[in-house]
Amino acid sequence: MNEVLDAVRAKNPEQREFHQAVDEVFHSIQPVLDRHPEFRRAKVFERLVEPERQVMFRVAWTDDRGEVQVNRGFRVQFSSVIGPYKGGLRFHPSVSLGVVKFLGFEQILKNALTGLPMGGAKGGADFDPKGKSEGEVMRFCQAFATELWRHIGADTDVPAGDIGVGGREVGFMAGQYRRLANRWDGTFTGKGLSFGGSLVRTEATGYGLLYFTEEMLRARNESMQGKSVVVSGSGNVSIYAVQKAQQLGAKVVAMSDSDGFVHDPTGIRLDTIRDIKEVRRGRIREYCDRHQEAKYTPGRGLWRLSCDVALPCATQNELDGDDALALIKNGCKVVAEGANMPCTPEAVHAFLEHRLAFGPAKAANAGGVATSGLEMQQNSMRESWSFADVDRRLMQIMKNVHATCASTAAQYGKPGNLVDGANIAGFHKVAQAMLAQGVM
Ligand code: NDP
Ligand code: 2IT
Repeated sequence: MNEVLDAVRAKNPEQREFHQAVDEVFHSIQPVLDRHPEFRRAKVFERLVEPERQVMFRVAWTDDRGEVQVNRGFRVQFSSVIGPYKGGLRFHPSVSLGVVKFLGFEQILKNALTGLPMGGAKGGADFDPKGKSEGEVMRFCQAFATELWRHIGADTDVPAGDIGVGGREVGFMAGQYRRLANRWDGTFTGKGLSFGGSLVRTEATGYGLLYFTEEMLRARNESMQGKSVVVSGSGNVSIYAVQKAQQLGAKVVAMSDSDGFVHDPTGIRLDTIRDIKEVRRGRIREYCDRHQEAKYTPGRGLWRLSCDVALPCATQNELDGDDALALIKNGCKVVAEGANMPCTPEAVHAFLEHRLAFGPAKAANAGGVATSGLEMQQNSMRESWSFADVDRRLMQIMKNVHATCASTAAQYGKPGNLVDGANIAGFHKVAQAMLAQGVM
């Protein structure tokens, strides 16, 4: 069956992140293929690694100096076998087809785990929002949506945010979609609260990550209370992961951005981080101007700090094998992925071998897309649910995702291995749907 992986590499050269995501899933699901020869006969995995549709397009726009800029846009519609395509958009200079495909592939299984009817997709552009004016961001988003709109729709494909795409960008794109489609139908999630957005969607990925982490700890008769925590990143996922960790009685001692990290042994003051990042869109080093007890260190090195719980919430492959060994040596017992694929295969291997509680992204960060699913439900029903109601549903979904992963892992003779549990449970559901719907 390694021929399958060879074929993926040969057909998709240089898509390193995509190969990495496919390899991991492929290795996890071998026992499923052994138990279900019908999946093998129907070439379910071979079909799943080939996106149903991929769109690449020019995004031309004019900057504040009147100069024309050209970016490349992507939407990879990977699988709609269990529901409309669903997944975020990422604006970052590192965005390439391989990155979008890794994210889209992961999204298929993640969305299956939520229990809601959503297929998998991802998109974005190699646009760098850093240092751009509000007007430039708006013109870029409108130009991007001017091509994207014809490929999406409430029952076709519902995009959302990811790195570099938050409420502001979703607002601009949803507005342009509405203008071009001449239709308000709830396409896009993560919308503003005044035009169909759901309460808790902003907080959902970070909160969901902590609800999942609490479940991992509960399985070990422990809780977040009193734990010391290191969180990478200082964006949407990180900020609300820190907020919930603090609400659960943990002490967060460090956060980062792509320049470096701050270590505050007295506990990170989240209001300062939010002011720097959400309000002024500044750099995390500014934290130390306001808190003398904190120390800023440029570059990597965050994972060399000691902590009980590590939450990588920035980007892919940000935590490597050496970082993992340093965390383990310093007493870390729990790692849960808020970002998509933040831990390298070597790091994941080290965590599992040393029997840490390890929560893989497609399960641990599923709360974001799950709450997007709840936003879609509210839009369809023309309803707005309360914060408490959405939060309760999110918590229940995260508990279910954890229970599904844990019980699937045990059923396949890998107790405690949530990586295999998540991959197998997600794949099994999608594979069954593919089998039922015939060859396509
Ligand atoms: P944001 O853009 O809000 O924040 C991203 C954070 O990660 C920033 O602190 C950023 O630093 C840092 N970062 C980004 N790229 C790099 C890089 N190449 N190296 C180092 N640091 C980097 O994004 P989100 O918080 O929304 O997303 C973070 C992660 O969570 C991503 O992996 C995303 O796919 C995943 N995710 C997001 C969900 C959501 O609902 N938003 C849902 C599920 C997963 P800087 O400001 O310096 O660029
Ligand atoms: O990676 C992810 O799950 C997201 N960026 C959220 C996708 C969504 O559709 O809410």
